[in-house]
This record gives sequence, C-alpha cells and structure tokens, in this order.
Amino acid sequence: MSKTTEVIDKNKEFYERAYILIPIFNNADTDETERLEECTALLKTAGADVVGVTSQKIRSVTPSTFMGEGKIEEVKSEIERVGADMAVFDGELSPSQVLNISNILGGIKVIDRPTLILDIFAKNAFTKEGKLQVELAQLEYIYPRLKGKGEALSRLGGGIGTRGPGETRLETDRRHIRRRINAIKTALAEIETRRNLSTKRREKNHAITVALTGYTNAGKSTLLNLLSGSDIPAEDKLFATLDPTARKIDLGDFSVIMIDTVGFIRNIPTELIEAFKSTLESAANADVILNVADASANFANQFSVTEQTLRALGCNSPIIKVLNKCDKICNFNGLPNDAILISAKDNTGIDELKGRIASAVKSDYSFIDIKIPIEKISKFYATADYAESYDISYSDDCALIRVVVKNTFVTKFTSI
Ligand SMILES: Nc1nc2c(ncn2[C@@H]2O[C@H](COP(=O)(O)OP(=O)(O)OP(=O)(O)O)[C@@H](O)[C@H]2O)c(=O)[nH]1
Ligand SMILES: [Mg+2]
Repeated sequence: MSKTTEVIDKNKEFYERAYILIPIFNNADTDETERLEECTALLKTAGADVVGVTSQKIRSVTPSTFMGEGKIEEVKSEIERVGADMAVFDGELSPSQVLNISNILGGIKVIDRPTLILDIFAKNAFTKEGKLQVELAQLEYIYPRLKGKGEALSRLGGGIGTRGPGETRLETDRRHIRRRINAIKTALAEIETRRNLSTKRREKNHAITVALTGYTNAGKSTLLNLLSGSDIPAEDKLFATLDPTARKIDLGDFSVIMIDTVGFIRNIPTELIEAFKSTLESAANADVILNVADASANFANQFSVTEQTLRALGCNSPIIKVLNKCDKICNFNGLPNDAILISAKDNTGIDELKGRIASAVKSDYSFIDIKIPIEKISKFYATADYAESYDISYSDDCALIRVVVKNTFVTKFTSI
C-alpha cells in the first residue's frame, strides 16, 4: 500500500533538504514516478535537494493530517535519519493540516505544492508587472491561511515558502496584507490599461499574433529562439519564463508576432491564474495558439492541462499541438497524429510547423495582390484600414500592393 524510499543525498551548502510526501488517489491521472520527478524538479528550481520520499495510497482524506497519522509518524524517523529540514506535501493543505503534520514531525517546516510553485514564481519574476502579479498571488494564497494565530506560517522560519519577489520577505500581518493586496491591484490595473493601449496600437498596425503556450519546460522559449534567431533565456528549470516576450517571425508570404509566455503545470494554483489573468488572456486571444508539450514526458496530460487552462480563459482561437524534444524519443508509436513533431534543439520539423501556422492563419486571412496605376492609389488608401497589413512596391506607373486581409473583408479590395 505504501512505499518509503530514499532518493538523493547531496550535501550542497545553502540548499534546503526536502522530504517529499505524495498522497496517491486511486483514480489519479498522473503516476507516482511522474509526480516524484515533477516535485523534484520544482524543488531543484526553488533551491532544495530531495533527500527522501514517502508515498501513500489514500482512499479517504484524514481531516487532521491528510495522509494517515500513522504514516506521518513513520516519516518522522525517516526524516531524522536523512536529516531533512522541511517536508513538502505534493498537494494542497489547510493551515491546520500544515500545523498538525509539522507537530508530528517534531516542528519542522511543512510546505504544500501551491506554496512551492508560488515560491518559484517569486524567484523568477523580474519585471515590475511580473513581481506584482506573483506577490498578489502569494498574498491571496496566504491571507485566508492567516486566520486564527497564523501559527502554521510562523513555523516557516526562512527560505522556501517565505520569499516574496526579488529580495523581499513575504508580509504575514493580515491587516498589512489586505492593504498591500489593494495597492497591488491598483498598480496592476494601471499597467493593464497602458498595455491595452499598446495592444490597440498593435491592432491598428494589424499584426497577426501567434502565442506559444504549453507545459513548463516543454521548450517554448528554445523554439522562439530558433524561429526568431534571438537569445531569450531558456533553461532546464520550471517557470523560467514569466514575462511575455514578443518576436517577429517570417513565414515566407507574411510575418507574424509570436508571443512566448508563462508555462502551465498540473494543478496550477488558482491564485496564480487569477493574478496572471491579463497576461494569459492576451496569449489566449492570439490569432493562432501553439500548445507545446514534451514528447519525452506525459505529453497527453501536458496537452490537456494547457488546453483546459486556455479554454477556461475564454480562448476560441485555433490550437496547434506541437510535440517538442522528439530527439529524446526512440519509439514514435502512439504519438497523437494531429500533433506536429519537432525538435527545437536539432532544428527538425520546423518547416512543417511554419507551414501549419501559415495555413491556420490563411484559413482566417486572404492574401491579395493588387496592381493599380499610381494616380489611383488613393482608392486603395480609402479601404486600407480593412487590411491586416500591406506592402507596396512601385513599377513604372503602377503600384503593386500585397494585402493581408481577414476573409470577411476581402470584397473591400477585390473591387478596387
Ligand atoms: N533534448 C531537447 N531539449 C530541449 C529541446 N527544446 C528545449 N530543450 C531543453 O529543455 C529545457 C527547457 O527549455 P525552455 O525553452 O526553457 O522551456 P520553456 O517551455 O520555455 O519553459 P518555461 O519557460 O520554464 O515554462 C532547456 O534545458 C532546453 O535546452 C529539444 O527539442 N530537445
Ligand atoms: Mg520559457
């Protein structure tokens, strides 16, 4: 029924030593190995080594400690043996569960999965907006947990779970938090208004947008670097990208603006989705969406986590499934046949991907070539606002105009 294993024992200075607890429900869609790998990657990104793990199959939740109390008692001696200084629960805990588990484990720090994810976001936020969004999500998560004495939080001490964006330490005074939440919301609303203005400007410039979305660490930034020849940070870390980055990509006939954005993960804290809503919505509203997953991981789950999150954000755009890291797999059986197989590392499948993006764009847009005498060019300018974009070149007494236009407006140009 349950299993106790020691995983890694590295003695790195400054690294916290984490012991993972994994509750497993019978109908779970992710298996134990995957959960352990993902939790280990999250901890590595946050700056901790995993020194042990205990999993337990659970039929019903024990209200006081989530997993059975007997199991937690067993974990105590393991934790002492391997010298862990915190326990990480791969799920969400109530404040009293945190406190009860910590009590049984001799008072050590206990954090849950949302706290761990929020901590990584805090670590990786660099822009003003990113920092505010993360701090808001952290405070919204903490606030209801500070009811009563907030003892569970005072147990945290320092390190993972107590860090805000940048060098800040998270506020834990309820009254201050309420005030801070309101101030952050006002500041974010101002930033959003400014962004909406520039989006409007971009809409007026009629750029076609393609959003890179997908599971964290699937290779979105690496793909954008390859397509655009730029040098956006891409690392073997979770949530390396938090702030949206846009680059122009040439697709032959025309170009698009591709937006790289924050990655998704299973059970992403709702507070994070809420705080990142405006950033995520601008990706969800792009003309075409790429849903990137890692071919060497549980890609079916990765695809569905991303797609569900996008649809929940009101996304109606066409979604193209992209399976990256195909260089890492030997067996191509069982891969979804509606996905494009690529390797951003080895530059394979990229032409097919570009072709698919172009045809998704073309199913919405038409490309028209117009040749008119220069003295009649005002006729074109009278309808030019209906174009997404256009290029004009001149030959003898004629203007040659290539127009990209939404299908609904094609007739505005065919009658010139
Ligand atoms: N083997 C292999 N590794 C890849 C490929 N594409 C990306 N990687 C590696 O995967 C890791 C994550 O890549 P990123 O581009 O940062 O992934 P991301 O989707 O932007 O991740 P987040 O921003 O953290 O959500 C890096 O170490 C990349 O070098 C690929 O095609 N093959
Ligand atoms: Mg990235």
